[in-house]
Amino acid sequence: MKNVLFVLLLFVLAQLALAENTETYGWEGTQTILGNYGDIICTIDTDPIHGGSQSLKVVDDAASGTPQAYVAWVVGLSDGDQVTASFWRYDVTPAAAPSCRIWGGWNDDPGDIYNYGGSASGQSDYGPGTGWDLAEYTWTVEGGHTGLVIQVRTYSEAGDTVWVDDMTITAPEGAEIRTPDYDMALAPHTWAAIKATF
Ligand SMILES: [Ca+2]
Repeated sequence: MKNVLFVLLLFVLAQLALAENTETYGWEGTQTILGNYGDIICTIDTDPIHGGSQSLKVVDDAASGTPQAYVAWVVGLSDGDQVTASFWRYDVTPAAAPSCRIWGGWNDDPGDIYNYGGSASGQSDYGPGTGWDLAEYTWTVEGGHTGLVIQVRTYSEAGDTVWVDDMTITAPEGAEIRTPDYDMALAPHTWAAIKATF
């Protein structure tokens, strides 16, 4: 009987250690992105779609650089935590722009998505450019960062367009995953402001 309890205890502990939080977003509503870097125009579109009846259309409106659409924001992280994100991307220009990659930026203020803590790097592969392709990356939190902004990073010239659909974000239990339907009014303004109230 003791052995059975021991095995059960190990099982429960293993489950706790593996506890994860997953959120998905398919752009089926009206919300597009949480923020952006550079000149980029994001709208809901109905063709092409990967799942459901809508996708996110991402149009580069910059003369140069790699504008980014912020499609998710994970807060409440600590060193060693792993975050995996994926979305389906669409372009039909093999080995040429437009392309996009899944990318990350560290963020250390759960009240301000524009608190930039440096690049968290991301996917190296631009995809085949033959239609829908799953873009995926796993980040391991380091350097004391507490948040990660997940981005569609575009490689193109003004007017170039890619589409994104069916995003999945997995983070440890206890971290908060914010997708484009997150109400920014719920985000505390700054940690300093929170601390000041105590
Ligand atoms: Ca969709």
